[in-house]
Amino acid sequence: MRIDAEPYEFTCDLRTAALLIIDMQRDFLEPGGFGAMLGNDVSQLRRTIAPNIALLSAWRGAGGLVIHTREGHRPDLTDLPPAKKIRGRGTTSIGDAGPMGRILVRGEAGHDIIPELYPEPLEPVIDKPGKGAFFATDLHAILQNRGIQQLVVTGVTTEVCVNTTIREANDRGYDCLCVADCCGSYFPEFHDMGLRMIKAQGGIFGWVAPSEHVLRALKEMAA
Ligand code: C5J
Repeated sequence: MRIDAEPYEFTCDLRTAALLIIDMQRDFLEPGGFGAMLGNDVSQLRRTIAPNIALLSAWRGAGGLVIHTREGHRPDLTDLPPAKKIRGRGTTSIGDAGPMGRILVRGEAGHDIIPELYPEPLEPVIDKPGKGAFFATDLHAILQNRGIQQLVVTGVTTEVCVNTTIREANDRGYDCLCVADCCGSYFPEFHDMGLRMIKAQGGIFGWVAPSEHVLRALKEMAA
């Protein structure tokens, strides 16, 4: 499958590629969540829901592997570094009671994936304690066991968990395509720069394309 992308065409084989959807969690995206409680404009993230639904549906329809991630911690917080707990000096932090249960704690409503993009039973869900999806998880083992070499990456936020994961993946030898309109940030300028950093210098971390181009390639492949 050939996808029109920047800085140049991205080639991937559906048998060796996975769609990796990063942290589309209720606490980050929903108006009643933790992100909104901190004063963030969740509409900047919510605009990614519709294109992600379309891409997820097409990718599933083509029989491609889908992997979801969620940022969060064990209920006893033993995997939460003290530095992450106190960073920001906020009055409410990870593990405290939030609008949708304890903030970024596994099993809480706000930690779960939004219903619009809910994983199907056989789709792996990676619970990650860090920003990158490879840190302290079995993602690399799962990808290796499935013979995956290319990742089509979407989710939130562009400059934090999406960028960190793409950089980690790049260092582990994966080719990554970041789907621009399927990623979002509370800060539009960080989103733009986050995408530019990936594709700069001949694709130093990977490729960038709009979902329309991925959908077109999937359709051409099926024809
Ligand atoms: C993610 C964050 N998912 N911004 N987390 O990007 O803290």
